[in-house]
Amino acid sequence: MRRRVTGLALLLSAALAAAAVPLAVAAPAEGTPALAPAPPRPAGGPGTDHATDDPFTADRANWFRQDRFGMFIHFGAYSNLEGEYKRPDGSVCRNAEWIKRECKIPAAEYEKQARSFDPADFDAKAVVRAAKDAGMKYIVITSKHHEGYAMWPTKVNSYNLRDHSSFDKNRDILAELKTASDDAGIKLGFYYSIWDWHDPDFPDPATFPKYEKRMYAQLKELVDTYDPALLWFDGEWDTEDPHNPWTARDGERLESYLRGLDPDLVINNRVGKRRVVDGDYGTPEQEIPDAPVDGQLWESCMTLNDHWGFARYDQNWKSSRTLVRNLLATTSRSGNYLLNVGPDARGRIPQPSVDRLKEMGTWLRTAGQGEAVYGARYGGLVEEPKWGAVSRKGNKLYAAVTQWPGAGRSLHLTARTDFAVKSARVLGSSQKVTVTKAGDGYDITPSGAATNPTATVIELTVDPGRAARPGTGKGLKQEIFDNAELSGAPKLTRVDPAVNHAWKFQGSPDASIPSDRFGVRWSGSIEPRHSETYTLTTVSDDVVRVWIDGKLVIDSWNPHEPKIDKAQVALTAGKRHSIRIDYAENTGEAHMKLLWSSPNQPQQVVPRTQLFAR
Ligand code: FHN
Repeated sequence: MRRRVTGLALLLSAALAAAAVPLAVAAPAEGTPALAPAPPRPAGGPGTDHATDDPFTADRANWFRQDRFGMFIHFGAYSNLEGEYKRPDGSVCRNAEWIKRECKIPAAEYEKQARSFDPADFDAKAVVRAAKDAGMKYIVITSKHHEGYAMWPTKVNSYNLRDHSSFDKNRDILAELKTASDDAGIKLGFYYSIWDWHDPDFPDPATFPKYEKRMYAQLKELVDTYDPALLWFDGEWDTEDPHNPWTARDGERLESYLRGLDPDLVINNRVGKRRVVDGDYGTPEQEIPDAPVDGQLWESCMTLNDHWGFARYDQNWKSSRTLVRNLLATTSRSGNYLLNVGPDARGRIPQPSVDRLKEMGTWLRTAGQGEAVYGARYGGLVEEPKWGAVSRKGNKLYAAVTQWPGAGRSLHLTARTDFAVKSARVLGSSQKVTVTKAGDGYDITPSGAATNPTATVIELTVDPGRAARPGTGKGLKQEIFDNAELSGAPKLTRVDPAVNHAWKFQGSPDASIPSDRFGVRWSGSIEPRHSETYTLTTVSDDVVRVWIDGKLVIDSWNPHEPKIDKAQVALTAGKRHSIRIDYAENTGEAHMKLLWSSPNQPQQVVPRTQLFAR
């Protein structure tokens, strides 16, 4: 949603947009307005940098990082067929949201069936209630799936729920959902498929720009009319039937356009080509990564049965036990869980879905067990155990135990750094829990039974030891070369507040530097707040090398597409470790980010306060 850009935000965005400040940060000259107006958004070209903040710490994405659990809704003209298409020869073809394509339904016939679509029983309040009952904090609904049918009264074409259906022409289900979501304090996002099976201009690269123009217009309608918190793109991959010409460069343009419409939008990585440099977060589907994802926030989307869209024959529902454990697993790896419902032809969420969602909410609301999810993240201090999942929130570790130990037996946690356990309790039980240092970590011995078969949460109050005070850094020295060999004298030398740059195809570190064949050297020192092993992560395109205390720790000098490289380095709290980063862009896209994480440090772009030019 649009934020009123305050004076401070203007100043910050100006600083970020400028990407760097002169070496000696000059105080504003006498008479300079205290808050310089934000620079105009670069239209592209040398000097453009699309990285305006860090999704790991940006206010605009805070809700996404805290909420952890959302409802996905697949609802479109395909829902009207409820998963089955009877062919003229009497045979039945089954699919859900892909039914038109997979069952080879002729366009005219599919459009004809869409005209009978009448989700009269769609009840936005009931949908939001189901989400709230589940403990979900945000909703993402398909506004337009691959079929090209818009679920709102778009002015761009007549292939939509208002103009091409039997639905009440005075209703707008996205508006109804927006009102119900706002009233319930739930964020609303829209799924939008780039791949469009219906638009006649889509398949041919020569006419694709006409489709693209209509797509931009529809997206502007969605943002202007419903003020979504999030856009969930899909259909970005290389495919045929129809041919999908979408490129990373198309994604760069679209993402930049959307950020201009609403800088607070949270956007997934399928706006581009589903890479670490696209959008704000990664989108693993029907799977849960086995560890925190490097370089990006992430959200796993999953079906409740085996279909996204409604399929009347699909009764293969996951148990609420599986669903809760999936949610605990995603949270414990700093991810979100987007769980799907598929309303039927009348717009009703299937009862088996509603039942499971309610059971999930009951678990979350029991004995404060939701504390292990909302606002929680990767455990960090300990290795993930086999007997459950461990998440962290402040000085609490939440061990969600799915394999309760036999009487008198213990659960072992392997420590990743030094920390103390001050106390332990089982949520929902008064049983005594003993914690003893053991080998490479701690043994936790409950004295009673599990509280429930889904997961029993043991809350540990921990003391991770003192962190060094926040640094006073202003950023690293940045030397910019107009060649990829970093040879000769740098064209520009200044202080860079953060190594957080998405120059992409057209951009570069400064208007005076061409968008290809340039190099950057950052140098100075990096000051951690914890004494432990840090993971330094670079996101780079084309090449990068990193030295810490004079030792080469990342050597990724073979030109590559956007790529993650990592190094483990032992750092000392409050100590300034020397750092040097050499980076070069040859041709094509240009990206360079430096992130860090440690047992006590959640993943983030290394902040300005911890970076020093010397
Ligand atoms: O093809 C779609 C599919 O129908 C569904 O929408 C999923 C959900 O993320 N996305 C695509 C498959 O990756």
